[in-house]
Amino acid sequence: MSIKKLFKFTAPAAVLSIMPAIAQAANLESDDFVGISFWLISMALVAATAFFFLETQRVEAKWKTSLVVSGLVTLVAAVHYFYMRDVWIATGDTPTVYRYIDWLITVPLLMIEFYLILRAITNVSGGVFWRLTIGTLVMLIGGYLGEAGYMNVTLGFVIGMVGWAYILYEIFAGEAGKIAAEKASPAVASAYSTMRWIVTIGWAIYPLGYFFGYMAGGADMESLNIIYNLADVLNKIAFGVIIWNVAVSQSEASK
Ligand SMILES: *C/C=C(C)/C=C/C=C(C)/C=C/C1=C(C)CCCC1(C)C
Repeated sequence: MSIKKLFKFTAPAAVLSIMPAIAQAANLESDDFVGISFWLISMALVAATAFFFLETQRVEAKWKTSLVVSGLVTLVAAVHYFYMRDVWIATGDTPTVYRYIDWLITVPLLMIEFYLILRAITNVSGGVFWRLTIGTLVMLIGGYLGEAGYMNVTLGFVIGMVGWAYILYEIFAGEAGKIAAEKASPAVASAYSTMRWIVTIGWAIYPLGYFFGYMAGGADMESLNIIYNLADVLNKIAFGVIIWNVAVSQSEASK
């Protein structure tokens, strides 16, 4: 499918999906900083989506999918942010279920990015893709069962940590890490390495939030939500910008 056609199908859906949220958003209080952070980040995610989709026009064919996936991550997150903001404004509750649904879609897409940038430079086995997907599912299902009260909080945390450790192993020392070390050009290797550190340090914010929020006596929900929101700026928007940067520079280098 051409990019133009993709736009034709996704743009109306994106607009329709945010309409109900726009209609209900009138009662954001001027001192509700968590609500304001939800609002700001929703807007940043919308802008990032438009940017990543439009920039697909500018890069070589083999980089287009990576940019489309970055745009899908920010699009899916933007829509969830509208709903999360409404839950927060209406009830002051933490919108856990929306967060996890968002993560369940966007985290596998972020993992696919590792596979795609390696695929743009060399042959990569499907095993990389599957191992990253399995690690993601274990991490998120463990976390959800613990956070939503279906499982002991500590056990859910431990299962989640095992999934994350498995992802880190794959991108540092597993097949993906080896391919990046042996085959990538300097620009791709440097993007890969930054992405990998985001998955290590940027992602660590979520288990820390879980730990302080549910295990170490319980943090207040305002801080927890602001922290998760800022983490998403780094892990979704900045992550996409790194991919955009390598895609543009590599496309220009090969002209
Ligand atoms: C855009 C959203 C992202 C990148 C979300 C990432 C979420 C995590 C890395 C969550 C990790 C967790 C653990 C490592 C332990 C258990 C609890 C979780 C699910 C918060």
